[in-house]
Amino acid sequence: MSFRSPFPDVEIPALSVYDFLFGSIAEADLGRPALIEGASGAVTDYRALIGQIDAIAGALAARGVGVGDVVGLLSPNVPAFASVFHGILRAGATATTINALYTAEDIAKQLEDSKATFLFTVSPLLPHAKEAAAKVGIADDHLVVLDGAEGHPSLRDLLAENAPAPEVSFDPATHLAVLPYSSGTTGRPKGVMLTHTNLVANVCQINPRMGIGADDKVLAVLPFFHIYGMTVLLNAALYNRASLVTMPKFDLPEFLRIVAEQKCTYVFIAPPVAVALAKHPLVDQFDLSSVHTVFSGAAPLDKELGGAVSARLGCKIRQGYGMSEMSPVSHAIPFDGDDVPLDSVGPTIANMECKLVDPGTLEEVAYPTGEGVSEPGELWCKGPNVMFGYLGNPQATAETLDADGFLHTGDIATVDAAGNVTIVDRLKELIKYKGYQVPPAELEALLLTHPQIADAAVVGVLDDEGEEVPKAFVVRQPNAELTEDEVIEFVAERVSPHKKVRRVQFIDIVPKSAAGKILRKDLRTPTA
Ligand code: 4UV
Repeated sequence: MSFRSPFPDVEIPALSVYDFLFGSIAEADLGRPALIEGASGAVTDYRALIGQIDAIAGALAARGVGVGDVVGLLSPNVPAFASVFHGILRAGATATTINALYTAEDIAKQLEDSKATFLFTVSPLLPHAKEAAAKVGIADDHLVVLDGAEGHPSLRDLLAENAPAPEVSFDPATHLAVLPYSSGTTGRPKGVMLTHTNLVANVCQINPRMGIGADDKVLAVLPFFHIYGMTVLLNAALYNRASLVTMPKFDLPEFLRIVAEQKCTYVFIAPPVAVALAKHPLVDQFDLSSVHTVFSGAAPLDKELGGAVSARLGCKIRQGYGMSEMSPVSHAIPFDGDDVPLDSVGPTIANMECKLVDPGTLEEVAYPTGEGVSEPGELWCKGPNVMFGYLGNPQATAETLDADGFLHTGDIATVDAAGNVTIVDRLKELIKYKGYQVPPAELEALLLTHPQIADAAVVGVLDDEGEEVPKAFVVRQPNAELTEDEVIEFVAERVSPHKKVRRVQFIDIVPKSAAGKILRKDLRTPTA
């Protein structure tokens, strides 16, 4: 048994991402604004965007970069991100998008693991990018600084070459378009192999229910480097010829100013932004009446909080669920789903099949028919958007993707008789801080390098606001006088800001199974 999407299957064309998005663009759409830089209001229309994509693909091809090569992209949301991202794919290369908050060491790890030979960045991130590039042997002429920097090619230089876009041929069903990094259900970040068809499929699957139209001005504050921003903004919004209004980072006054000034209509967020929208007094000082929908994903949205946002802004509020390994969306409350409970993540999207499996018995739970809600079980999903596997890691792939093609999400969910799925818990070790992934294994390894720490375990706990934060349980070496603040500082000095440990508790022993696996459930308590 399993349950399928309540929606009819949609056709998924066997096209590259570029051909799917721009191959048959109407002449009339070429002059529409594709990207609007929020801070300056500068507009890039579809004609200019496509021209830039082609020129970047041409410049890469002229440097011998194409099918089989991996190109790193380390940048916050600036309009040129779209040109570079799609330029890399257009050249036949694979883009590995890197979290702009990463330390030089994190960047180097991703470049090394993905075997990237070329890197794009922006000048504020150049010190980190340069250090990482040097570690993996990427030379200065292969490190493009979009806004320009002495000794590096700039975006302007590449565009000025006016090199024709190459003729590339590959099978979209097997050729890797992107390699985002995700820790999945366990361990350190791994390269998630997503094909062109995976990305095309996810846009086709969500499109009929998302309600993004050509007249929408979509606020693009969610990072393009994360799979949520990549698929929903860079791909789905551009597919619909909407305008993306870019913001490089979240800042409430600037966010409100841009939404009001640009008259944004569709705002994609992660739950922490909902807190600000529901509660901050500043919100009342701006005219946000242009917004018809706020859509939240990447972490659980509190039902009351979502309701408060909807009431305050006078707009629809929607929630979706996804995972990098599913390109990412598998569930979303549709634009016309006013009756779908907001604490659910909505029905399964088209072309997908799911199971809820009891993690103890590996038996599927019984699905309700007339009314009621199922027992909880681990959510397993299958569909054309599910990844090819983890790069160079067949063992992790086999642990996550089963022989029948179901991806084991590591999330615990229930389903109601109407097919709406509710995420109720997390089985996997992953922590989400403000929607960003924090892999505990990485923090535990770091903590163990401290001479006064004998053992450590890191889990997610809820703070007073109901937001998940990383908490370290630390076993001190005998006679060590280490304090909680010292532990917090030790980690903070070595990791990017979202991975900081924000709570510390000293314990005598880390609970472990006979096989030595940390028993995280025994450490999670209802409050921080
Ligand atoms: O791999 P990842 O960082 O991926 C994401 C993707 C989220 C998206 C993307 C597009 C959407 O339209 C959308 O609605 C959501 O976050 O992390 C995957 C894990 O994040 C948790 C869950 O544990 C996933 O396995 N997660 C994501 N969305 C939700 C969530 C949610 N709505 N409720 C609870 N947990």
